[in-house]
Amino acid sequence: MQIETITTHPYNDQNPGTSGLRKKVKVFQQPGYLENFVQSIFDSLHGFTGKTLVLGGDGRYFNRPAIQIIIKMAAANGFGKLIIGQGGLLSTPAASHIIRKNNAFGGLILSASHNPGGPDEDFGIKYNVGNGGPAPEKYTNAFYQRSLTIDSYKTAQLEDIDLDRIGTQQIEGLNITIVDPVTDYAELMQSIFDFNLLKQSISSGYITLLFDAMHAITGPYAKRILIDILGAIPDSVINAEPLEDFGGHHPDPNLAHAQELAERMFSPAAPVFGAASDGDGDRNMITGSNIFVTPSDSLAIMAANAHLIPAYAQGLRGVARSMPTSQAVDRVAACYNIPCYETPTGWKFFGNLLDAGKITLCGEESFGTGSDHVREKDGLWAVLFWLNLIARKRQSVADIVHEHWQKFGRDIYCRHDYEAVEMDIANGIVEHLRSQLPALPGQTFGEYTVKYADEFSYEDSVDGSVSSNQGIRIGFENGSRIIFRLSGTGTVGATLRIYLERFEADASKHDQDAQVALAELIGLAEQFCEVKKRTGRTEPDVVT
Ligand code: G16
Repeated sequence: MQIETITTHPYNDQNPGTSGLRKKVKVFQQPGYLENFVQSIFDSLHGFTGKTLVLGGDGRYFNRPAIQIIIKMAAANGFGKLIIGQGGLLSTPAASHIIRKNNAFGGLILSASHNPGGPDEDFGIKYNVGNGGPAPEKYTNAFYQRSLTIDSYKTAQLEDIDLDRIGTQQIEGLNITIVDPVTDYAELMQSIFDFNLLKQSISSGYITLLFDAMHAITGPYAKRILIDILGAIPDSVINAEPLEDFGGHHPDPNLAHAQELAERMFSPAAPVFGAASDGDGDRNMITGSNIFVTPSDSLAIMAANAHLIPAYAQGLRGVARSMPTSQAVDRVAACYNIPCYETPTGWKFFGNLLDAGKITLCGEESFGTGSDHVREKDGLWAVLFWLNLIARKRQSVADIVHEHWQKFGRDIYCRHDYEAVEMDIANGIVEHLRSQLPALPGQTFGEYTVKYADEFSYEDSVDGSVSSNQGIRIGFENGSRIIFRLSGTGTVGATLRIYLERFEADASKHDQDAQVALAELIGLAEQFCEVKKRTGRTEPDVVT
């Protein structure tokens, strides 16, 4: 194999965020930009010669050319085998499963998740380690450091690979296997859930469903699993064809972006169950007829009912949530007497807990839930989990949610996002918040007395690593919280996220609208951070 060493110059902005490197496509198309980052990853890893790398992406614009570039670089750097999803497609959870199933050295996943796609939109790349999960911070820090000094990258002189032909090709000592992206994942799902019960519930008409694939990666997965295997009618999956630009929409599963789904779920003719997933298939939004389930509640409800799912019938070892996720799952863990861990935002922080067998389920407010079956959050897994629950409990989504609140109380929750805020203003907001922290404890604002005010720092209980500055928390005596964080996944300016949470034990007040119930906290958040005052905006861009 003829290998070329190409001279390059470093870029100074290749610091991975919450989930890999995400930039505008045009940034990735700069000479050597993608190559530099991939070579920085390979230069930071050790011992992969002759080993297997899994490769696939969410099919967004630039996916195919990027895969061809990476194939040649992986070959030149000494990988022995590449497993690639047909057409260059793999959902993030399917990639995680394929890494694990094949004992691969690692994988490269090309996605900018829920961010829009197209020539003027976003692209992304992240490295997953051998457990199938996102590379922990010690890796991503090393990639960044290497990218600052890199001066060359290696590539092999190979013809482009036919990504559409399933099968194995041997090219100058390199084994390239193109796999169907869905088969292994569908088998995994059948080993977790009660597919016979699901088939019966769907064929008898007890469960009617609507899944919005948002023209992203889950289309083929949902069609195979929900329609071909479980027998749902073809119209049950909408926007099923993956498109490079997601049809011009944000493939972001929330009520604002999954508009068609939202309209139908909040109509008199709504099906029993509705859900959506994102660009790369790891997020989920759960709805029922005329009800939206917050991701925090969904995690808590899953934890409380996991014993009804075949794979979790023995109970859960423990649960985990990201810090800004509501404390609903903590109440379930306390009731079942199992550990509950609080981690920083980012799925990578769950990896060690899952590997060590300390937790079985985990989730985040950002529409992510998952379990120890892979090392990524998993959108369709969450959908099947809920379908299995509905079939077992013979209850509607609304009844399941209300019964849960009745038993555990309701953690009324919402998140306000201010997007594309100028960096200087965003940093000013964070500094302003920081400066108030020492004086806040003990102060009373209306019915809220501050119990603690700090910046979240996390010590991994498995490897002892410490991650600091993971969000500003203001906690109140009554258990309510306001949390402020700058997102690590945006590509334009800064996104300020404000997370608001209040516990309500009284069942007669459980049906309140969250914005109304949280109005006083929303006012306090503005008093503390001054985002409206400093940006001149009157409301958040997104409320979830
Ligand atoms: C990623 C991470 C998640 C995180 C989310 C939001 O999700 O994998 O762990 O919660 O971003 O992060 P931030 O608040 O920093 O924007 P995804 O689906 O975008 O890969």
